[in-house]
Amino acid sequence: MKRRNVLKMAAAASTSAGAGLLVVGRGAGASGASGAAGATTAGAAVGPAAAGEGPDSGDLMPGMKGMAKPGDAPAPAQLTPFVDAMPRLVDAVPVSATADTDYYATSIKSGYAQLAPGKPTAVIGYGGSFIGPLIRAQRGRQVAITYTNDTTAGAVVHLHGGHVPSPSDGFPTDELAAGATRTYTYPNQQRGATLWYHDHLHMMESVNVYNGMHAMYILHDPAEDWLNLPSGRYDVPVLLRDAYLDADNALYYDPTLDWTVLLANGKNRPYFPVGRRKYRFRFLNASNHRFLTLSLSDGSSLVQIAGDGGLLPAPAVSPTLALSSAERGEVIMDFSKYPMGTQLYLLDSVLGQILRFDVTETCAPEPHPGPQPAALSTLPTLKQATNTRDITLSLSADGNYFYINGQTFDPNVVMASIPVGTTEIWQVTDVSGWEHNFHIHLVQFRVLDINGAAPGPSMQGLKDTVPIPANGSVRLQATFADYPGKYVFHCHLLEHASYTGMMARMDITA
Ligand SMILES: [Cu+2]
Repeated sequence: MKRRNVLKMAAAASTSAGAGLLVVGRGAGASGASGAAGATTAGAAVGPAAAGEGPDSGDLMPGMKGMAKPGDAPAPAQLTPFVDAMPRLVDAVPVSATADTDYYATSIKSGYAQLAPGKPTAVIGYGGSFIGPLIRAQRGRQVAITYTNDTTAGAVVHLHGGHVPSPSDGFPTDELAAGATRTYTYPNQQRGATLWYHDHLHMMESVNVYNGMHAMYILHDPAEDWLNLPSGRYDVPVLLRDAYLDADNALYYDPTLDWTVLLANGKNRPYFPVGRRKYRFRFLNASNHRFLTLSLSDGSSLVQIAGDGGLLPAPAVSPTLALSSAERGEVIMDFSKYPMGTQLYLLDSVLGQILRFDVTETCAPEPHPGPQPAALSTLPTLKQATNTRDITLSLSADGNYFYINGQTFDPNVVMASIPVGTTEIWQVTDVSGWEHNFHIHLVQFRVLDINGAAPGPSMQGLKDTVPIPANGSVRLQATFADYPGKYVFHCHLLEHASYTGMMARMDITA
């Protein structure tokens, strides 16, 4: 397979964007230039690596060779799995509330997190945490979050999957400058869903998310209540992501390396005690570019009830749950069939055992022992599309850029201008030969077909991110309602978005 050097421009990007953006903390090569905000030790940028050298991170990023000279990368941490319990995400507490709005405040700052036993890891995140506070929103009630940027670099906050006015959407150049304060307002006038928020700073989102600028956002919808789904402590959001930790547990950023540390809610391959009853797990793949294919070690099927944009029309029962970067999948797991003391593993097809469920907790008898209803929700009726748009994903001749319609991202160039309220069908076609995924801001769309075939049950709901097969094509339909202004659509493999220009601006016009 031909080696391409798609990431060579990573070095150029971080240099031209200014020192202090690709922040450097402790570790070899630390310059100290970025001050207190530093977390990541950056890989040295050098010329192309020789073909075949170093671990291959699979068919996903084969072009991304040559950031660190083989041998330059620090030795990885040697971590023992299943030492720590998986923590529950910490709920954000509103600072105030009015009749229609809950107000939150947090700061973006550096801190330390215990990702694994041993040394704490320097991170930069919301509230100084590796995973920011969990927002629990109610459909119909606004959330307003005021961020203070207490780092030395810029930031942008984006609510992924949110139907949000443009000024609060986090356009990549709509920067929250170092030291500045800004309020993002989320109307929450959309179906209940598991959303998340993360950094979206122009050309820097990959490093910033890697350092810890990610968190979950659950939009509760009373329309779900009749289903009697597991709730409270039996409704468990799980942020999954990979990382490369050095021997001192420092986060080391070099996407040409194979990131084999898998963190669940910020702990290396943890265990999670459960009782003999049903649980709802809301899995988010917050990895920069890793595709996850989840399954259970005893071969049981996963019962998926919801995807990116909320409940599916009907449960999708499958041995595997595939999540590309940024996708969410909610499953119901019934542990009542296992004897006390059972250990059950959540597996990834590449990383193996990533999370262990220990059936050790005593709990009240299962209140809803029956099967899930065969019908979970009714999707909004598809409107008549009045425009079709072709989106082509390609690789530049020099192998350094992934293009969208022949262009790299320019925040001043409008690729799509869409009158507000318009319904469009987009045909997204890869001709680069690499697998990507595709995310559109503002909307939840429907996947019409994948390589001409109807999507499977797990793709039947509303989506905001969809994998695009290598040399394949996906048709999707969206209605661009309510909010005029500037937005983006992009590949959500964050290195592709940040470094290879795989993003484009769309303007919704009044
Ligand atoms: Cu991509």
